[in-house]
Amino acid sequence: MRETTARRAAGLLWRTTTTAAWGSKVRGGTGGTNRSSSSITAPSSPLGTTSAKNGIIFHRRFYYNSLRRTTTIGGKGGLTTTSTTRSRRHRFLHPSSESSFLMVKTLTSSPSKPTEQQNKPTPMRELRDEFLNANSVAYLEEMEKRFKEEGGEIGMDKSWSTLLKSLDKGMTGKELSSMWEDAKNGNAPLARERRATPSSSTAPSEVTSDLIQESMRLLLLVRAYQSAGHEMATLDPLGMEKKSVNVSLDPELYGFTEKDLDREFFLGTWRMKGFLAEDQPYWTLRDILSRLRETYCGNIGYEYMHIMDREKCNWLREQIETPTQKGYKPERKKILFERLARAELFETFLSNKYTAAKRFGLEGCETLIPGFEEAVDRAADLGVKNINIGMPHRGRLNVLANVIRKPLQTIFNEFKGGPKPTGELGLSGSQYTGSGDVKYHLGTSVVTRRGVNQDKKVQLSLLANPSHLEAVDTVVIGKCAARQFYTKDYEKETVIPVLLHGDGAFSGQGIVYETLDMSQLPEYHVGGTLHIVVNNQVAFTTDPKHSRSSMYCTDVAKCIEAPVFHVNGDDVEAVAWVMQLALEWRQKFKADAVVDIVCYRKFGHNEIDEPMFTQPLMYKVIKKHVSAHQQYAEKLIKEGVLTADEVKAKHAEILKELDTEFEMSKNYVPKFRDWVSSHWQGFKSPDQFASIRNTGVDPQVLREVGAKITEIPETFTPHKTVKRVYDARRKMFETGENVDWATAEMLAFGTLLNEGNHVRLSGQDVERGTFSHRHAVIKDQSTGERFVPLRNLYRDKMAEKGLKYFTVCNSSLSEFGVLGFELGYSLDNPNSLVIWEAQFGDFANSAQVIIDQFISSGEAKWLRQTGLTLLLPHGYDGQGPEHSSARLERFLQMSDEDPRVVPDMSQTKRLAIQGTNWQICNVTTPANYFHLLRRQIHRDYRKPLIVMSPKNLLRHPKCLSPLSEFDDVDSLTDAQGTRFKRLIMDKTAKVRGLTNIPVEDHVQRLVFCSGKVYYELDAEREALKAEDTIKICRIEQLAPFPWDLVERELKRYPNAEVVWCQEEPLNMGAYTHVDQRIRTLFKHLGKEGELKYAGRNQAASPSTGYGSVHAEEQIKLIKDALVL
Ligand SMILES: Cc1ncc(C[n+]2csc(CCOP(=O)(O)OP(=O)(O)O)c2C)c(N)n1
Ligand SMILES: [Mg+2]
Repeated sequence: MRETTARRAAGLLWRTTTTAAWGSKVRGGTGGTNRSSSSITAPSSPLGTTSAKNGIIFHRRFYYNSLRRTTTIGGKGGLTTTSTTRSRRHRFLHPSSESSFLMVKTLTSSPSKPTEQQNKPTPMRELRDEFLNANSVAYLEEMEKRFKEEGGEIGMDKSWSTLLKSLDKGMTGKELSSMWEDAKNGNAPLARERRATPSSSTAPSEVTSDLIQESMRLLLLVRAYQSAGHEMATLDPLGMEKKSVNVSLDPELYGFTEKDLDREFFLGTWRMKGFLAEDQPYWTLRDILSRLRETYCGNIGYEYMHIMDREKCNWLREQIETPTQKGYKPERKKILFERLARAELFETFLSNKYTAAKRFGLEGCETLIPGFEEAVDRAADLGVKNINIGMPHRGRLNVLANVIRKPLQTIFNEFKGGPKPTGELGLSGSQYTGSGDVKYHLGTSVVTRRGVNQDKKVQLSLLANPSHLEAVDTVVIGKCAARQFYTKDYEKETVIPVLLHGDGAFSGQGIVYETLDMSQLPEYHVGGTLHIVVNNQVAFTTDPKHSRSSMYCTDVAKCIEAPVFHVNGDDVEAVAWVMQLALEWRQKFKADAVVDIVCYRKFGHNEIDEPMFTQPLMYKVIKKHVSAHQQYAEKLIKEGVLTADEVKAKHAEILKELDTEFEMSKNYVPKFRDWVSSHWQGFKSPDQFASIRNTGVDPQVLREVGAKITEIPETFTPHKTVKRVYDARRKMFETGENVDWATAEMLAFGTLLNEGNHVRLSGQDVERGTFSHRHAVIKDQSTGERFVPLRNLYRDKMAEKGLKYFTVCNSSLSEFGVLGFELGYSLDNPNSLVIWEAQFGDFANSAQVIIDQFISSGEAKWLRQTGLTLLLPHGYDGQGPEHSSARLERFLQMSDEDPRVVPDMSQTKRLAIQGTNWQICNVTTPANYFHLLRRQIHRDYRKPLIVMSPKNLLRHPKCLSPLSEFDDVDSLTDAQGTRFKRLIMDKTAKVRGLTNIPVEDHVQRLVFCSGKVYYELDAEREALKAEDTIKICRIEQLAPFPWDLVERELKRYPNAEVVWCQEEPLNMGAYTHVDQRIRTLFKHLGKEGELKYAGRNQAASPSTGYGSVHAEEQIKLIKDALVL
């Protein structure tokens, strides 16, 4: 790097001043990092050898340190320093670097006690800026720039130009040292120049250390407002907030008194943004204070100083420290007014029509509507085409009506809560209506024209959600991510998420943090979310002081450096302004932003609740409070924007519209067409018969795909074990034998990708696989580079940035958040196989809300299908209570299949699978796993799939399948491939037809089981040489129950005692589920007896923590199952 003159001067000066101030006291190690200490101990080392960036950082820090040393040694400075502050400054140059490096040399007096003389007004313009006072490399560089760019001496103290000219001519360090000493002692050349050529016509005052300190203190005051001004902002519309004055905002803290108000101070213009960048280096204290208060302590409280990025802070300062931008033109004000009026009148209309109904009204925060609309308009103007919204109960109907613009007659119709809809529903005339949900949980999707000129098409979708606050957050984000993928919005510009929150929920629910935490992760990043908090300062009956420990309900968002804009909910223009600002932030930085609308709740938690029981004082104030709409009407009338008659006319127009829609709603017949987007056209409802398709793949294609996905470039150096794994996989495809679990999974993914589908696998450590079996991503051992062999299938197309047909990604350590995300992802487009894998199965219970409220019941409540697949490692290996069970019983219990009736399973009537809420499987062969995964895509409906996935079967010598079981070559035996087997017959059974079953009446025991216990049972039976008399059938799909196949096996072995064997305790596992159904089948077949149980005894904990006890229990249950 070429050394700049200034930097050279800095180095030279450093040596000079250090020697002068410290002499032999300069020691290594005081400068913080090694780099700086070595430079300090070797002052004669050549300058300019570090990189440009590091060089500047180093010099800046050095100057800062030398400044501090000087101060401390002088014994007069008010600043103290520690190595900690130095290293923090080094790490976070922003924001404090700005102020410190504007300073000039030698601090000598205490900032806290200004003297009489210091208060004497001295116009700053008359002060001199000369070389002797310089103490910052940045400043030196600035001077050098000016010297070069502006022709040298213009507006510059002569001492500077003399110095810079000399340096340009190659002045040595020694010469500079002596020049410095001379100048300090009042000798030539710099001091002489200075005496001879004053820079102003009047006799200049000296730049005294007091004046320097004043500038510095003033900058600290400015910083204090930027950091804490929001604490004094007028946010509470009720004016009840008791806040103490933040001392850092008190000018007295910085030594200023009222006498200083009209004095001018030098703030400079150096690399500052916002009002400090206005071309005005001199300010009176009064002007500064009024500008600071106006900007930071009005109806908006800006919190952004926790953001480390200087560019982002400066961008914000440019937006917010310029008050003129906030003004709305009369035409826009009229629009804001109309939107506000619509918000209020909608609620009053509903309350008049449905007096006793719960609607969780928005009253008290009606400005949300014009604010939200402003963000939507801005989004449309910035190119957004699709907005995905998640929100809680509060104001949901209002948002649906006035932001999303769902037809009012539909809303009114739903409000009636009338009979179940009839007529044309779903697609292809399906009558499926599900179980429904309350009106304030329903979602919708509407395309309308938006933008300031209402001329740009935007789709707004509100996701249906359960009552569980915030649970929908990552579902929205996931859906957005999928939409971005499918619309090729790789830059995340046109599809955006908006999440609304309540104050109590935002600070209280952990999922909020999980959502924020995912926001910048590579495969979960959607380019930022706009968060809007309806902060009515109460949660049900609970006051904020009992519901959070933080100052603001939004404080959690600071962990991802999101800016937070608190705004007084009564000021509609301020709300609209910050919403637009937040949206612009999101679009510019592709990061989250938060708007906290501080408002109130006009009624109780819902309209039937009495709020005076719990918040009597607040509600006394609320009762007298004039609504934001009324306030705004009065304001606009006063401003002359509207007349009183115009206001009345607008009200009448809105009410008429509401009335008309209300009348129309009486005859409205709901249609559910909008529950399926165009990608879902042709998919069947639960009551529409879908044919069964084969999932086997042409043998030639299998081999080709197999070869491709096991190819690793020669230039890539995998770990030797990984290489062995891939060599073994390649061999499996070559020989067609012994395909193991992980390879079967790869082949399922590979064949689906090959057919043009998208596969996404996410969860903790899924890339390698918790059990080190998958290796879907491999790392070069010398470069650390990633390689994803499955992408070999479309590597030629990967030039398209962001195109990932196959996504596999390690997730954050969150189950709730990540599972929600994947669910959302799966909702958007049916042609994705979306899989979430739990580290161990029981960790899924951290995501229970997603499982209970969305996956198991989502289709019934909201008519939304999903093919989301959950892999939950399950199985008793003696690893203790928490790593054995994925809590199979919970999933089975939530299956909505009727255990009391044998369903009609004939080919033309079999709706059993489509009719149930989900599928729960515990498969035992790699080939069956392959077909199970492929089946998720190869059918014309979607169902969630819960897989109890194996651990020890991943490497079990018997758990291997021949490639022939993956192919599409049919045969009459059960050994064929072609499709998923819901039940695997005993290994000796040959005939799989449901009629003409060959009866084996000599068989004495028929053991049904599921999962890996099969291999132990089989081994023990082999040891007993009892294959002829004991038969073992594996139920691979527990729900929906394979009624027809179990019936076939019962018929095949009519004299056998029937046993259910499981590893789980009696009160867990599949026992209850299977027992209920086998009883029904016994009754159906007129069979005597009952299902015997072989398994662990009932228990509180899923398993023992003692390995030896586990082994004993395991031996016993296997014996119980087999021994007669
Ligand atoms: C996870 C969850 N816990 C509890 C509830 C019950 N509940 C419904 S609304 C509410 C208060 C929410 O307060 P806040 O987030 O401030 O929203 P507001 O109702 O004030 O708009 C509670 C506790 C819920 N819906 N979800
Ligand atoms: Mg609240």
